[in-house]
Formats: sequence, structure tokens, C-alpha cells
Amino acid sequence: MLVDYSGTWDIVSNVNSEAYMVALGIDFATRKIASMLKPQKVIKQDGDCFIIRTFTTFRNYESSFKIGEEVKEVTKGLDNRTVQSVVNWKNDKLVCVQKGEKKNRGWTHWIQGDELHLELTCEDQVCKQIYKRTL
Ligand code: VL7
Repeated sequence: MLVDYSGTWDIVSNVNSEAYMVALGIDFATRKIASMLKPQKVIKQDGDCFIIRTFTTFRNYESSFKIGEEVKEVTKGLDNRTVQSVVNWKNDKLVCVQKGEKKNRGWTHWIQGDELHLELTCEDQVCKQIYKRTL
């Protein structure tokens, strides 16, 4: 692990979030609000321990994890489900598997140049986001 994800990151692109939210079962009104948001990620990485905070003007979300340790995650303020989550390194990518009611659920982060990339997956949908470091 040579990558450091720590920092403050602002979203610059967001593709297929609508279909991803439909796959999660998010209601119409919430999807309309969520589609307008410009999330900021604040990541603290200490070795294999992470805190990822996602901030918006509507809701915030936080997850803490240690690489390789399965934890119960409640997706409070998102789809409000309980999943068993585990994050692992795949080379320098962070790969999270969220086992629960929804098939093929999880996310992957990686850093490409000065960008933080994120793919969020649920069932047959992938939402692709790109963030840049705050200046
Ligand atoms: C995933 C939002 C939309 C419900 C509210 C919108 C609130 C976000 O899992 C996430 O991050 C991972 C990877 O960085 C670490 O926890 C956050 C956000 C996906 C999907 C669902 C709409 C309701 C916006 C706070």
C-alpha cells in the first residue's frame, strides 16, 4: 500500500446515479434531491484504518473500517439497510463488498493522477464518480 487517500475531495462528475439509486430502492422525491447534491469526501487514512465522511447540504454519511475486518454497516440516510461490509486492498484500490439484501453491492475507490475515483455498485447498476482535491 503506497497510496494515501487522506484529504478533502470535491465531486466533479457523477454518472448513472439515478439508476443506481433506483436499484437501491430510493424513492422519487429523495432521488430528485440527491441528484442535485455535490458531495465532498473527507478521508482519514491511518495505515489500514479509514474514516470516510461524505458531506452534502442534505445529509451526511460516515463509515469507519479496518482493511480485512467485516463490520455491520447501517446505511443510515441512504437506503437504511443493514449490510455486512468488508474492505480489502486490490493492489492500490480499496474494494468494499456490502453483503445483504441487494445483490452485487459494494464500492471501489482508486486514485488516478490528482483524482479520486469511486464506483458504487448495486445489482446491475454502477454509479461512477470522480473527485478532485480541494484547493
Ligand atoms: C454513498 C448515495 C444515494 C440515497 C441521500 C443522499 C445523501 C450522500 O457509500 C458511500 O461512500 C462510501 C465510499 O466513499 C464510503 O462510505 C456513500 C453515497 C451514495 C446514494 C442514496 C439518497 C439519499 C448523499 C451522503
